Amino acid sequence: MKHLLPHLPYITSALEPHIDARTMKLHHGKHHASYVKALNLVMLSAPPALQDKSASWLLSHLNEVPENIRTEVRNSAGGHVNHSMLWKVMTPSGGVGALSIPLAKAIKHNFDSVEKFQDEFDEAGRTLFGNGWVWLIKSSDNNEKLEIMTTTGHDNPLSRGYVPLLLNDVWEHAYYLKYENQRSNYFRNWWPIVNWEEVSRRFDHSADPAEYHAEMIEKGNLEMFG
Ligand code: MN3
Repeated sequence: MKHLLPHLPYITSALEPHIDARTMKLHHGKHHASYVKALNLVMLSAPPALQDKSASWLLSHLNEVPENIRTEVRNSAGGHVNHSMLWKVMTPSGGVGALSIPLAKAIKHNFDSVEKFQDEFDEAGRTLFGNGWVWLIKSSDNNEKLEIMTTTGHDNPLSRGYVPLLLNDVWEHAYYLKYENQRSNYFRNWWPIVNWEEVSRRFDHSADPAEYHAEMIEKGNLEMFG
């Protein structure tokens, strides 16, 4: 199988009390695993030229995926790439102290302050109808422009030409066991475990996403960008 479920970079209880161990175990071991399985399955029907492509590449080039499998690839590759990125942008030792100076400046430039950015991000996620994701993205044609975006299902901003820097999961499976219907509490309690070092790293490398992506593929770190 080409697409593999990545190991969590911490144990399932590491993000307690912000995210409980049972949610992490199910989210990674059942939900994420099911998207990896579905992606491997649908790729059995893909043309040979697509067989060695990373899941991030597939999301960035959906128009090159045959129409009869495109929706399934979009959903399963999105589920795989989005969750792989989610595990990396969280850490037990999170906090804004790890925010790099260039990213802090860009956030201030676009949202006035880190606090206002967090409020806007929370609001966008809290009010998203149904299942989806909330993102901090960078426009690919303007280095200074940061935006908050929401997507439904497992759609990824890569498919629209944006560079994803931060994301949070707004599917109920991400929070319901602990927070039940209190989605706003889930968002508010999430910020202390955000891995700003990782988000800053993504921002630093986002000046030329095409070049960065090529470099990651060369290094065999196919999902690093996603
Ligand atoms: Mn999820």
